[in-house]
Amino acid sequence: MALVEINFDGIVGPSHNYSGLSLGNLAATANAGNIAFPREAALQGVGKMRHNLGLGLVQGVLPPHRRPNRDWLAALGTTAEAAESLRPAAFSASAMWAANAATVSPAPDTADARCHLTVANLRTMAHRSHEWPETLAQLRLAFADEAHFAVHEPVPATFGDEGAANHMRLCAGHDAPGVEVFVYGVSGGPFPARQHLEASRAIARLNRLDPARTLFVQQSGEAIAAGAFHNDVVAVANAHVLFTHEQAFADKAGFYGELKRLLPETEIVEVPASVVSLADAVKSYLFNAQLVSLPDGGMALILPGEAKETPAVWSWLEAMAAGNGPIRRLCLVDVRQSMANGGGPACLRLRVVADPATVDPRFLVDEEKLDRIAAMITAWWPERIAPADLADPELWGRIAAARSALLSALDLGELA
Ligand code: SUG
Repeated sequence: MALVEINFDGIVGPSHNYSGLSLGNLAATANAGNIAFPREAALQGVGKMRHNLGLGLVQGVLPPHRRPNRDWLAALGTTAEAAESLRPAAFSASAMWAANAATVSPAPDTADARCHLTVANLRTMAHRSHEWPETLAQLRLAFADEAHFAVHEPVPATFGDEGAANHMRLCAGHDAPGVEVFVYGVSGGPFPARQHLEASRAIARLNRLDPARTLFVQQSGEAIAAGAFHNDVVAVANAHVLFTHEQAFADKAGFYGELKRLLPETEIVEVPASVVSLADAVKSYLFNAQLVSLPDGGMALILPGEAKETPAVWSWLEAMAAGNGPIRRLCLVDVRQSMANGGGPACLRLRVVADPATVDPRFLVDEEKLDRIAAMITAWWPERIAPADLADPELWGRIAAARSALLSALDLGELA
């Protein structure tokens, strides 16, 4: 089979809560302390996957991680019982945002013609810095076929790396060599820059990319200051199309010029700041859409419902889809529980371009498997969690039992 895009969505874990752990993520900070609804959150995620299957796209899943992460707490010399201040970080369900799991370089771009995945160290945020060992274990299982995949450990935590959220690939077609774009931040503004240039350079080497077709582009300081803590909050690419806010990059003219030189068929769909401010882009998560090629041709944007609620955004999108550009279809999905923590449709998925037959089938889903996952969520996931509830050992038992039930249903007990 030809190479296709497979979206692996993080299943929202049973410990989903709003503890306000991500400085610079405006939604997460604004919702700190609110009551979260893990069951509803996970079912919204399943709803998005069903929607995308319905479009004819190939869909995969990455299961939730073990919470609390007792190994991490033990390495810090403490326990879930004793570690009051570290407890929220140990319970975070942030692994749901699979766009931060790894940076993926498909086979046509790499020197050994294998698809390379480098797991992200996520070192900037304490609650995300302990995701990588389990992410590595899952990806090593899902992509165990070494004739087709290479899965690398994270780069040393000396340099921060946030995975595919700061990486874009443009290409004439999935089978053709692409141009890989790494977007890094420079610290100095009010919020941390999570993606470091040296980490991006290391990943390009580990993933065995051709330096002549690899670009390192600086994210604009204004975007980070406006709450775009990852590039995928202000830009997204698919095939030969870059959909971006005018103020996403520090030197857009230089970047656009290089891109067009390397891939002359590039089409840039730019949203002007005079029509949609950075603030509205961050609030609506317009760019955290999944930009996908539909099997019968054309491209669709899979947007969060919030995009329709921001008038400037919605009227711009409708005019764009009615025009002559490459993006003709707008689809809305409800991922409100994730959005309230700063994670839109694109954050919830890791894109891998590969032949589905080379992936461990336990990580791929169809309608029937989604029914099974939804049944487990309905039966086991807590209905609501307030941050204070994380001190309750009864809830801990429930969270552990929920994850075990799901792993057994997926025949992935070895990850327990
Ligand atoms: O890292 N939110 C995540 C959201 C990640 C979104 N991913 C992409 N843009 N690709 C983050 O800031 C919420 C923090 C909390 O639970 O308190 C959080 O981690």
